[in-house]
Amino acid sequence: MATRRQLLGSFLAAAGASLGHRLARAAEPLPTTSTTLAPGAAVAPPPVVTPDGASLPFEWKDGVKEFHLTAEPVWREFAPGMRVKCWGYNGTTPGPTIEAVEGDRVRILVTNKLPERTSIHWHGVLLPPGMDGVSGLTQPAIMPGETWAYEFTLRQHGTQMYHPHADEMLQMAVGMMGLFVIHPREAATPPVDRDFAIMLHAWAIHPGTYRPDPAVMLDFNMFTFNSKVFPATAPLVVKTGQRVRIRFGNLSMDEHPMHLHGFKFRVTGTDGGPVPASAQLPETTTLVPVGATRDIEFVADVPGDWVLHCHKSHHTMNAMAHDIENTLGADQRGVEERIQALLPGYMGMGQRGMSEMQDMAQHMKGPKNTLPMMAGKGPFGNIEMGGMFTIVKVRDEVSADYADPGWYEHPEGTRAWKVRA
Ligand SMILES: [Cu+2]
Repeated sequence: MATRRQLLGSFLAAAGASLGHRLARAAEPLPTTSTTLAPGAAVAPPPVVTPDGASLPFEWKDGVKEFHLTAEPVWREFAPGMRVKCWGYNGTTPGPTIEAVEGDRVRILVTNKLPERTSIHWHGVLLPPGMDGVSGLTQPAIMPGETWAYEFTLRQHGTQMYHPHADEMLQMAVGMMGLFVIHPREAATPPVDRDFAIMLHAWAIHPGTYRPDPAVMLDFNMFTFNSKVFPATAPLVVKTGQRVRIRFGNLSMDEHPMHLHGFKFRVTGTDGGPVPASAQLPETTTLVPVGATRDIEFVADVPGDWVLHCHKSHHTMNAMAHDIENTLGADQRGVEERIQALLPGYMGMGQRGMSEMQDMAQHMKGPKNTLPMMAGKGPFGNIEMGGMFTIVKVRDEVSADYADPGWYEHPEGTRAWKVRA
């Protein structure tokens, strides 16, 4: 005789099957592990590219997309010369991007390999309250060694996020976060050709140390795209004429005005979903608030190397001392050398630009595991940038794997020129 549990189970399975049938007629399970989204989507969207990261693989199990996240300590190289002891998921911070399709039923298994409790909250995802992942409120915390399952049907599309809701001040400060992209069931109009996902973050990693300081509230010194700083941030490679989407997520404690050179874009989505066409302002900078996502779209119709960066200038610098005297405007002739006798490496500001510091850093011994403020080399010299900075490389010809094409070669007569020395 069937037990009550078995009956309930088969009732739920039947209910799930009919619901699934209505929502996802095309959603036939795939036989093998795959990240292919096509079975759930009317038209396969281009896969999301997480620069310096990856999407989370899943397995079809009885019509459910099953994912597995492991919360654990991870090492992350922010840029050569600086490795950081973070916490993240599946060996990386941010955690892998979860990709699914509106109407999918997803099951996400979460294993805790941290030394303390955690939980996972699906930020912006519409779901039953018992799946919301707020420890103490909707579930007990996930204790070290435990695995918990979250299962729900996706009834929206857009760019969402995931992060702990347990000891969250600490756990987010050390890198526990990721993006959760839900593709629309019907193809977006117009469809995009390239779809990038970037998690923004701010860290306090004191010079000479390896661990982010979770006690810092305001004075952060490292600012990252997917936990990388320029010049180690991957370029976004695009073919001329392609329609490009860039999804930004922000779980740091500061807002970030993201600015793109060379194009005007429209904000086409937020964590609340698609923005109606009538409300999409043309912009070149959009603020990504704390705890929010923004999708921007543009047509990359002009080849070149185009900068994408946070417009808070301290956010495009790497580790720096903030408690320095302001000598701007003072005549520092003869003074610098005398201060250097006391403070090796001291440089006056506003006299020679700061890229000299970049050159100096190459032969100056700074604190261990600490990057110079800016370190990027371009085809014409130092780029004087770090932090939240990367380059959108638009080319008429790109390789099949969108490999970095190198620096843009400007056609004759299209580049600024020196009039007199
Ligand atoms: Cu910023």
